[in-house]
Amino acid sequence: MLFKLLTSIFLILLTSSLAIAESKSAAKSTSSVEAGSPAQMPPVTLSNTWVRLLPTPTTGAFAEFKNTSNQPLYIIGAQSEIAKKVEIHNHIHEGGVMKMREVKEIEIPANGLLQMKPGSYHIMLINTVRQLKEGEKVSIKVLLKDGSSLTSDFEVKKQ
Ligand SMILES: [Cu+2]
Repeated sequence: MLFKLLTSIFLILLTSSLAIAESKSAAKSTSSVEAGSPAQMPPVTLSNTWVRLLPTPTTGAFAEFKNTSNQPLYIIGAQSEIAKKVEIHNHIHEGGVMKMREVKEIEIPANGLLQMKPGSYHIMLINTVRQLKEGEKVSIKVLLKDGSSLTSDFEVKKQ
């Protein structure tokens, strides 16, 4: 009888501690997916962010990405409210002609630099929702393969 009582107390204690452990891990996983928390910031610094001022509704955005980690990182896309469609592109030589191509991903080498610039990798802003003005800042979110992202202001310039 006593043994049975002790066993049931033990089982109650065991199940309640399991329940606590479960609720703790649930709380932890909720906070880790919280957008914009410092833990989710990729080890990348962004600089020279700019958008080319063009008379056309489609233009390019450029930036320098410095990877401060020992692992390569991959840009898989970008988003912005300024354009109806945003893609990541590269320029390639084909039959003596420079052409733009959408790419699936762009590597930022481990401890290295990726330079997006005219004639090379760029973020394509397709069909901007209005004419851009020189000097204004456009917010662009860059998406990385590991699920993290970087949001920055890109200045509209003539060059
Ligand atoms: Cu392009």
